[in-house]
Amino acid sequence: MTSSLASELETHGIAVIPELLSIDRLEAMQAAFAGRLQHQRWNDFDGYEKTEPFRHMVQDALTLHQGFVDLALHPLVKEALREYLGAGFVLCEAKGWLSLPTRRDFHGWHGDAWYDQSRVSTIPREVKVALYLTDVRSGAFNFIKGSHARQVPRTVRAEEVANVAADRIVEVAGKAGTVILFDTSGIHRQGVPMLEPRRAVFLNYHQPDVYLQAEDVAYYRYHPLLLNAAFLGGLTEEDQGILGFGNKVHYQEHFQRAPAHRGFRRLSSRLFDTKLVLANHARRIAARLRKIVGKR
Ligand SMILES: O=C(O)CCC(=O)C(=O)O
Repeated sequence: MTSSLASELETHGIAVIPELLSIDRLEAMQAAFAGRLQHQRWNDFDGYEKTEPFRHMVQDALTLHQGFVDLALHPLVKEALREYLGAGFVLCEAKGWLSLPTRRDFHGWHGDAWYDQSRVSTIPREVKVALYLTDVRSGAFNFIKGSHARQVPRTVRAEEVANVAADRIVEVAGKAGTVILFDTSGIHRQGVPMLEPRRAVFLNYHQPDVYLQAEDVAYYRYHPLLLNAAFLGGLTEEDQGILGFGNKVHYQEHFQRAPAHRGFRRLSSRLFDTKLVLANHARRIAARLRKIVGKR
């Protein structure tokens, strides 16, 4: 039997599930995600990454809560992806972000570029499964229906979509818990304006043997998933394959990301070292003073 999600993906490139998770489950996932948004990742605590002004990125979402693993391996999701991507597909990335309110169109129309276009002549399929963690009334995910598998994925200029019929543009406003499956070669964007903060997670699936584009290899974007052992009970062999157990296709030994903001990092590192040294002196002086006062 054909999965109805897979057939929507075939026809439109997008399928929406308004409610897939229980309220309790969703609330626990929202709380786990919120925990990572408390601080920017630094030193001995985890948090969000910031590489652009309007988004706080949360990496490795499967480490946060059982619910993210269960969503990634949800029977409906697996059935649709088995059919649409073919057996052997893997989850290659699991991250989310807080989008900050802005009127800037900083994440405009595009198809996701991910494979090496100089070595791959077809348009290989890739699907993202998005989950809204907040109610989304503005800055919703936008997708042009039927635009998938048509053009090599790239940035699309606003003029190129100016004449697209309004009924082909899906703007997925929805409650927290809304799940969206979309073919990433379809033309899509984060809607503008974003009037309220929006939290969402995006799980990304494709076949593991497709050559990756050089910039993603250099950044080690599709590194083997980071997982939390506590959430990996009861997996089937297929689940283990989807999560990439033992799969070293894109593993890079001794990977070191080229450092950015070198001067700033050196300066902040020195300042922090100085703070630690001063705090240490202050403790020793306080201890001596306590001794002196105690002797009197
Ligand atoms: O955040 C959004 O709504 C857009 C997501 C997107 O463009 C992407 O995942 O490639």
